[in-house]
Amino acid sequence: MKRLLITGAAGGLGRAMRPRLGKLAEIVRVSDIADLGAAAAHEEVVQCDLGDANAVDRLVEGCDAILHLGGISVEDKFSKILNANLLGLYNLYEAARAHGQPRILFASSNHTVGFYRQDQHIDTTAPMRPDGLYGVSKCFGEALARMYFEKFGQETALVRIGSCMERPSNHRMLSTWMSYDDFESMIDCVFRVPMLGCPIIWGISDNDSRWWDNSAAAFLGWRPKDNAERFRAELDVSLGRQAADSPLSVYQGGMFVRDPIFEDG
Ligand code: NAI
Ligand code: 15L
Repeated sequence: MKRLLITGAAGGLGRAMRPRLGKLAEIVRVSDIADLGAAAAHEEVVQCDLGDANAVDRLVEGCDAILHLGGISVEDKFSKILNANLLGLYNLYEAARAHGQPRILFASSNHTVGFYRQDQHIDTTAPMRPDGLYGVSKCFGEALARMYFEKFGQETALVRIGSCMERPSNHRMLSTWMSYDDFESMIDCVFRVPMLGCPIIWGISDNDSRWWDNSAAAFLGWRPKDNAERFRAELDVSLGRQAADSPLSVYQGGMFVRDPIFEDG
């Protein structure tokens, strides 16, 4: 493709994916509200607030695909979630509608279903059970994307990412972890598959102790290669046994189920 946009490029996942995207597109437009550093030879750097409709319209113009990682990524005050994750997503989809409907990979989250217990194994048809306002904002994002698909044919991969980081940092993440390599190969499949539609995809590696059934996404041809199990022994040593009644042991969303509603002001 000619031009791929990545939002949230200054964040944890954005920094991990940015150097891996050059092979997907001639030009990678990297964006964030935060500082992005210097542009590489194949990059365009655009600093922009997702809550600013005009700026987002200019950001999306000329792009053939969008890796949407930008936004508030944990529980926070509603005003911040509202701007980045609700208004920001609406701005992104309206800009996409105005500029040829580039395919979108939306970084949704396991916190759309965080109140399921870990002994419940679910697929993508399970009703949402968000564990906070952040999770609710991802439910909104999935619903918004679905509406733009039904009404206008806008294609989006709704990727419910588990825990995408260098390595799992607790025993819960032995189930939720996705390696950077597996995310990179998923991005590749999402932007190459001839017909995408608007599927929900669980963003996890091939973990032995997974709770989520990804069979509905088999058509993508994505085959995650990593398995968090290889970290179990060192987590046992570094953290000891995880208390059986901790939210980390009970709920799919882990500690997020305990977050309060953070007050504005
Ligand atoms: P992060 O918080 O490190 O990065 C998010 C980026 O979005 C930041 O660089 C931030 O400056 C930017 N941002 C925030 N508000 C903005 C605004 N109004 N306008 C423009 N940019 C704004 O989060 P991370 O870990 O990199 O996650 C990326 C995406 O993946 C997020 O949408 C997150 O919800 C989602 N996700 C990540 C998971 C993970 O394990 N890393 C798990 C599940 C979902
Ligand atoms: C998320 O949605 C967060 O963005 C990330 O920071 C992790 O905490 C992850 O979920 C998780 O559940 O481990």
